[in-house]
Amino acid sequence: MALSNRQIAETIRHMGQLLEILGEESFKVRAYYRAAETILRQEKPLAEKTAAEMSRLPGIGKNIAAKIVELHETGRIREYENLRESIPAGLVELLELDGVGPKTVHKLWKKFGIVNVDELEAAARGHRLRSMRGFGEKKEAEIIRSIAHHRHRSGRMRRDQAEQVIDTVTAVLPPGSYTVAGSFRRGKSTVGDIDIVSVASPFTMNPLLSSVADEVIDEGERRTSIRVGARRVDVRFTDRAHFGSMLMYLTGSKLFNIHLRNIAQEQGCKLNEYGIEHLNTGEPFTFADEEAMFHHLGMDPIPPELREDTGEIECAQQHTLPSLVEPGHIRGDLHVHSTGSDGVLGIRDLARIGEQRGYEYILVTDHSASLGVAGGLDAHAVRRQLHEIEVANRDRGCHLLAGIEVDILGDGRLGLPDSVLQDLDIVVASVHSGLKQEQDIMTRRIISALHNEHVDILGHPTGRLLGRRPAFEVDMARIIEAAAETGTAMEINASPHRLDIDDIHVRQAKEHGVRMAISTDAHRKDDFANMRYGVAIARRGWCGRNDILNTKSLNELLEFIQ
Ligand code: DGT
Ligand code: CA
Ligand code: CA
Ligand code: ZN
Repeated sequence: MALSNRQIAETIRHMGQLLEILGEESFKVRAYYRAAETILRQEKPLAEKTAAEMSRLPGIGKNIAAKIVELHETGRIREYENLRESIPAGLVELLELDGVGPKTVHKLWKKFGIVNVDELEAAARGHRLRSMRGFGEKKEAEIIRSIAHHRHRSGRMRRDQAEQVIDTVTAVLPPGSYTVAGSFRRGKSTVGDIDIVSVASPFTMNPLLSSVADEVIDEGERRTSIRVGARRVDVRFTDRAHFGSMLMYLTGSKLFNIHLRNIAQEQGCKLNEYGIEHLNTGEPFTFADEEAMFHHLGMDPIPPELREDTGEIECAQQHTLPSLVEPGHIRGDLHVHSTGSDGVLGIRDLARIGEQRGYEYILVTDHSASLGVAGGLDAHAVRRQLHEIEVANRDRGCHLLAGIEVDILGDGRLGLPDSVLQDLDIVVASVHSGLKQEQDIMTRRIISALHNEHVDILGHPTGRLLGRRPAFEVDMARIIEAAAETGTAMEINASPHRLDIDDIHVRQAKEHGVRMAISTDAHRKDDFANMRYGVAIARRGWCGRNDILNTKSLNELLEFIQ
């Protein structure tokens, strides 16, 4: 069977890690990481491409293209197999420890024969590392701590969890003294650690930071790292004159930073978190804000959500950056539950909340009554709710649209008959059961639902629950094609537990002309505020206002649905 792009990307990425441990030069190692990123972003299976076609993709050179072809043709990459044979598997995990880079891993392995986290911990606790240069008492303690941290941390944070950590930390900081950077600022669906840029003095900030920390990992005048619960927070201090370059650096992404630095280099400049230095004149430039730095490089300012080095830098140079959708453009919510299924709000509550949020409309989408979902609506209950909505709409204010979140059953049929669906304003269809189906079956199942003329929006298309349940197996390229063909919108489910579909698929869908609905899937009042997470994902997927269904006015929306 042909390998999926994800499997290929994992192999290439793993190869990079092994080379890194071997002490290979960093530009070579990065080429593997970058290629892995590129592969993940391809819609079409790489198996259909020739080596020449592949090496035309940004980030895949001849060398790596040849390896991918080898993988397709022979089922293996000889060099990779050799690497795997010569490098113990446990070493890759050591790379994940804070404060342990590839050089250290290399030394630990060659000098002490340490090949996994357990052995490293035993060696550190037994003071057996001290004979190595740079491995004093302090480093030893740091390693023991980062191993404990590594074991404790349960992967990446959801955005709502990240916000809790940020709130805990910033509650004690003076207003205006900090800006959150890193992947959080880029709007990513999950966040590894929190990065903060501070313009206040470390002498003021450090005592405040340690007052909220469960542990001070490292404290200094340039940077301080703390642990809050199981989470790490990195703070960099800067004066206001250098704030722009520091914020840019710490916002990343890493690949974005590297590309920017290369561009500066081509212009004869050195670029880092302190600014840009013109090497021929020795003239240093500092930037108090990011805009000034972008302009110095001859670029339009790039929104943080786009900074992943996937074409945005070229657009900024050519002044062709897209204008992105904004929270203020959103005129309604298109996926909301009431007491009709598993929500806690009544129909009138929904209208009131919509009005408070300044929405023109809310689409009421309770579950259909079918196997697997408790308390859904059957045909009779749908009719009753329709009437209830009609009555509520007699009051002016936020207009309630009658909808449903109808189950896509195991065989692709829907949980309610067409005779019921045809009476509703807008129909969302979602998969809730049979999540373990084989990819081709699941894909055809969803596509057949998209071909139902009453289905307007595909709800949470991959079914993932962040940190709890992976996406089900589905060929998203085929789903996107079918959505484009049938004029069905795809949901960006804005719940921080889902964020489904995520940025990469959003961008692919957009490029095929598919509209997206950014919806909160609210079950209670607070959930409505999750809209902002979905907007960030839409922005990361390069969406403008027109790509999003719920930026339309009520009339435009209903017209579009017809
Ligand atoms: P995360 O925390 O895994 O969700 O992702 P980020 O993007 O927040 O990454 P993090 O916390 O490791 O680093 C924060 C920023 O610092 C990152 O976005 C870019 C910058 N940075 C980190 N490491 C490097 C590096 O090796 N080279 C360059 N140029 N920038 C880096
Ligand atoms: Ca981070
Ligand atoms: Ca960090
Ligand atoms: Zn659902």
